[in-house]
Amino acid sequence: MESANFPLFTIILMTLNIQKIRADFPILNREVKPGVQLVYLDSTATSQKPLAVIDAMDSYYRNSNANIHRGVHTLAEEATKLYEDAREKIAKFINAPSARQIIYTRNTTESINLIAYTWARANLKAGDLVILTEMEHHSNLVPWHILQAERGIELEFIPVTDNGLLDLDVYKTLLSRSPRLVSFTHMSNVLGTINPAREMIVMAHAVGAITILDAAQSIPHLKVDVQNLGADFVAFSAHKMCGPTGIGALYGRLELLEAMPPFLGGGDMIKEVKLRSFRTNSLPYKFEAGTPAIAEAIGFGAAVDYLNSIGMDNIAEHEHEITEYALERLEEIPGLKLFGPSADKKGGVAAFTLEGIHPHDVAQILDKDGIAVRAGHHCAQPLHEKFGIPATSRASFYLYSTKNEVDMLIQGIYKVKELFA
Ligand code: 7TS
Repeated sequence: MESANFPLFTIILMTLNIQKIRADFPILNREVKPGVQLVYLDSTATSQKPLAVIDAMDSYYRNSNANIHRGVHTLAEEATKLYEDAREKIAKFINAPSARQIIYTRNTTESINLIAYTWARANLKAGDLVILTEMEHHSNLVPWHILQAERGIELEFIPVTDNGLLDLDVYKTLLSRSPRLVSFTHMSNVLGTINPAREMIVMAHAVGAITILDAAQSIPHLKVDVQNLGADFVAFSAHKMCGPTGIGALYGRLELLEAMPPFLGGGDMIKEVKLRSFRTNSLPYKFEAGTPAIAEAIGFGAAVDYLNSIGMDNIAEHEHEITEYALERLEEIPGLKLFGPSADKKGGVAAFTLEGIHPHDVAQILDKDGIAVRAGHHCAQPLHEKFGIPATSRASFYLYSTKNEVDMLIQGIYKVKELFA
């Protein structure tokens, strides 16, 4: 048994020192009100930030603040280097062939809109089919609604089954209608479902469609390799992966990015401007008009360093353990209905309803004990409609979440039930 020692070695590697990790996140120590410790279970909305990220941004403003790409003075050179080094780190993190293929945007929403306003408007015409899914976040629905109204493109949706998976048989049928674009989420922000992205992309490419992967929820939690997945475009946000708000990224295949018209016009995205014309800059600057979010890009790079220092496999393993435990405990609660597949098919998200109690009331009462969960449609209104409910309460987990926090959630839910009994 040559591999007999391997599992033990792996287990040792995978056991995260959670208390050490928690100490990296100052906010986790805070009391939400006197004597009430924060239990943060809303990382799907935005993650908390480690000191390494806060310090990197603080240090930039204290020591190196200057505009980038424009000056030859020391600070401008320092700022430019920090900004571009972060891009390199992000490219490596998702195994992009080159940092030129990483476009800084404000967030996942802007990344998807960038494709809709450039590639899609240059390539799609009336009658062209775009395939989406019923589990999309509004940011991967509304840009296509807008284009449908403007261009008359057609939209079709891969249905979600009762147990929260995509119906791939219907996907196959839809592919037979020669779509131009397939755009879908890697991981649902409500059901937690991890979709078989590689398989779905291979299937789309077989009929000549371009693919967009909304990786807002996957890149923070799993090892994502854009070359292995084969996606044409991948969109994600820094703030969900320990980085700051106000910055995200779009990865694109080089030939596509080269051929696409620019997005916003202005400084930095040009090579040359005349009174009546301009020439676009090379990649990635062609898509980065104006002074960008410099401190945030540096913070994004520091977040990638931080995640690498913990290890994405370790993070995924820890979250899986917490999610499995949470689902098990939640299922025991009478009148609680969980949405989404079993723990082996999903990330760290548990969306639920409690019979006879509005999800907002659940969240509000939990907040009295410092437990932060989100309630509402989580920007996935059509998905909630599909399940015949207006809203869910949602607890979500990240590398700093503990079983003790899950226990507090369970206790809190029993309290809610008692109050409404
Ligand atoms: N796609 C998915 C799958 C998401 O979960 C989100 C944000 C977005 C796109 C948009 O990201 P943004 O950074 O551009 O806002 N999801 C959530 C959520 O579940 N609760 O708050 C934001």
